[in-house]
Amino acid sequence: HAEATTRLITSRTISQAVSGVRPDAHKGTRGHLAVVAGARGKSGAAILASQAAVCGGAGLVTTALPLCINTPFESRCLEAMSVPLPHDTDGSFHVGCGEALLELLQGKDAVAVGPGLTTSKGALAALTAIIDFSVVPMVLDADALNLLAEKPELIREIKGEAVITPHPKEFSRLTGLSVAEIQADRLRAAASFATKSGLHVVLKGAGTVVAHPDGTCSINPTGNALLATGGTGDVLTGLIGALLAQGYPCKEAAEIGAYLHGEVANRLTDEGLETGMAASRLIDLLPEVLSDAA
Ligand code: B4P
Ligand code: MG
Repeated sequence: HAEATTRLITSRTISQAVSGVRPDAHKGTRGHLAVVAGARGKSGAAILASQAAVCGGAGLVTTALPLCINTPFESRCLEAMSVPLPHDTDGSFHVGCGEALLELLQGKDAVAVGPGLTTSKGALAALTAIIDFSVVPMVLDADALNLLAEKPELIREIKGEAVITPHPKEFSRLTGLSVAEIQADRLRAAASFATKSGLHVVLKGAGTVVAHPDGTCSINPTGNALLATGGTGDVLTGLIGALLAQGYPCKEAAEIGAYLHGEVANRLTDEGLETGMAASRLIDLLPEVLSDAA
């Protein structure tokens, strides 16, 4: 049954889906993404996701993060704005950040949440506030997914469309299946969760599966083991967030994001790179692959 509604993502479907930038565009029409990410020791996750959103074509990016990582963030993300919020002794969001996050969401076109968030009480409070207040499309990744695995009732509270980007271990926590069970039938696992939860699922790893609530699925052919290194997932989250902010529906943003993220890795391999790729290198190439697709 699943096979009938499964297709391969191709460069053709991607170039049909990606639209060029209007000549009269300004930053206010290119989408404003809110990123909620990071904790002490994981500032890089917030930096990578935010910078990927900038290079993924978002008009504006504003990142809420715990105050203790604001300095590295601001020194590495020149084009993103930051909203430093109170943190707990563990360096993650303080439980009282909800109201400030409500303010952050004003005027935003999409939200990306999760990279480097931790699963502390404060991180849960932050995620709960975002789910309670946000009506715009969201991409949820990493610790946002680990928190949803602990509080699955929150999934029903999500108001707009949303994309989740689990790797097999995060998906195992969400579904209760073992990693081996998921990997044995990735399509079925992703499709079944997407239809049940109403979320667009990007199940990562070699042959990323993108499954939608309507029961359709696609398989992403791009990407390679260069991506098997810390931080590459955070780049994908920022890219999908940027696409959502620009107005792509979740279904397209998930597929375009997965395809172009892998395409960047393929280009690096074509140039002879075999190992040791820092995730930030992907970001530098995003504008190129996006422009070529348009
Ligand atoms: P975390 O500590 O949660 O890692 P992370 O911060 O999420 O890393 P990051 O965000 O950079 O990478 P992500 O995987 O999100 O835990 C990682 C742990 O989870 C591992 O130690 C492992 O135990 C488990 N795990 C992760 N992936 C697994 C898998 N495939 N099978 C079994 N266990 C797994 O994002 C990585 C990105 O790179 C994705 O876009 C992915 O599609 C891509 N990618 C990675 N390897 C690829 C490959 N061989 N081919 C094509 N694409 C690949
Ligand atoms: Mg990850």
